[in-house]
Formats: sequence, C-alpha cells, structure tokens
Amino acid sequence: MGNFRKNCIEKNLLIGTFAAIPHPVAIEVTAASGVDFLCIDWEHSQISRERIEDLIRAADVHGVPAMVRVPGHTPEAIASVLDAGAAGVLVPRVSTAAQAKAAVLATRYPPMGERGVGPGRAAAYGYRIPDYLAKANAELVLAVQVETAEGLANIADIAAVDGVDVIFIGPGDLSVSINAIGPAGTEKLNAAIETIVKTALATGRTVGIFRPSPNDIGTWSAAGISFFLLASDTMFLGASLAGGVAQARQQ
Ligand code: 3PY
Repeated sequence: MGNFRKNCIEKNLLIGTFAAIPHPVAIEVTAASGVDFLCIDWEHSQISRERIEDLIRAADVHGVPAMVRVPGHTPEAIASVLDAGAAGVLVPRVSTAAQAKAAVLATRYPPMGERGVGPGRAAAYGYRIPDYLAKANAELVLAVQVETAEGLANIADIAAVDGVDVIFIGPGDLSVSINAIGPAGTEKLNAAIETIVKTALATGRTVGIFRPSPNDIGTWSAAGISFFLLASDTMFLGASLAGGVAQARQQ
C-alpha cells in the first residue's frame, strides 16, 4: 500500500491544502511548504483537465501526493484524473450510500470496482499497465465529501460503504444546507460535525475536514479528525499579502 493511503487509513495526522491556482509554479511553492499532500480543486477553480496533469507532474517532482477534487460524480471525471496520476480523488456532495458506492466503483478496478483501463500517465502511457493495475486499488485514496443535510442524515450508511477511505466534511456547504450559517449557527454546525465524526470513526473510517485557518486544528484533531485540508493556495496568498500590505502601511 502506498504511504499516502496507509497514512490515511492509519489515521496519521495529514495536513494538506487545496490547489486552485492553475500553474505548476503554485504547486511547487505549495509543495515546498511542508504539506503532507495537496488537493487540486477541479470543482471550484478555473483549472482545466489538461492543466491538472501538469499540476500532478509538478507535485510528483517534489514527492507530494496530489489528489483531485472532481467536479461531480461521473465515473469519467474520476477515471480521467486517476489516469493523469492523481494519488486519489475527493468526490463532493456525497449524500447517500448509493452515491458513495458509485464513487467506489468509479475509483477501483475489478473485482472491487468498475474503473476502465486507460493508457494514461499513471500507467506510463500504456506500457506499464500491468504494474499500475497491480497497485492502484491498494494505493489510491477515495475521500467522499459529506456536506448536506441529507448526507448528515445518512452518515452511518455512507460510512459503512466498503472502499471509502475518508469521510471528508465540508463545513461551508453543510452550514448552508442545515441552516447553521455564521456565528449564530456555530453550535448547530459543530454538533453536526461531531455527529459525522463519531459515526464515521465508529465504523473505522478516517475523518477529514476543511478548515479555513489553522486556529482550531488541535481541537478537531483531539475529536478524532486526522485528515485536514487547510484553506487553499489562493486563500493563503490573499491573507498573507493583505497582512503584509497592512503592516507596510502602518510604518
Ligand atoms: C466546504 O467547506 O463546504 C467545502 O467544500 C470546502 O472546500
């Protein structure tokens, strides 16, 4: 099993960030920061499929596993980024066990799943297909994103689906979906997150979450979350630059 999936499954602390800037330079800067992994955000950025392959290539140069958040549930999108060499996929808006099962089928080769065999970058463009087939099911990470009221209600069934490695919580969408927005909704949102964490951990799953800042990683880590996506390259760039400009103006 590859180290990235092993670390996920063993619930070792993993700190990553979303990559939303469509250029390999941003990946190189991110990779040099000490992150354990990164997640190229195909769902919420202008990154194209062609560019994804270049971004994964840049992450590979630095030995940082690069997974991809796909824009939906289609097996074609999932297979496409895995063929490009992604270390795993994050599938958004998974709200039922059937959707989680479909994500497993799209991610894993038979007999675990139904992923089609393609001569992509992951398999040295075709001439290392047998090598890749031998290790892909064991090494690729499948994270499903639970971020709706329906997903919260179905969390026990979603977490019970074999082949899902990480239950990943999207607090932003979840807060909107359960009407727990802003400071007034914090208690309700945290209670929902705790329900997801406890239920997923009880079935042995690893739990992940998006956090916009590092301030409360310790709190959620103590609650059992081990897989963190901390903001994004664009968020870090904006916050750091805004802080620097503000500091410069004070002098
Ligand atoms: C959420 O918080 O809902 C997310 O999708 C984070 O990217």
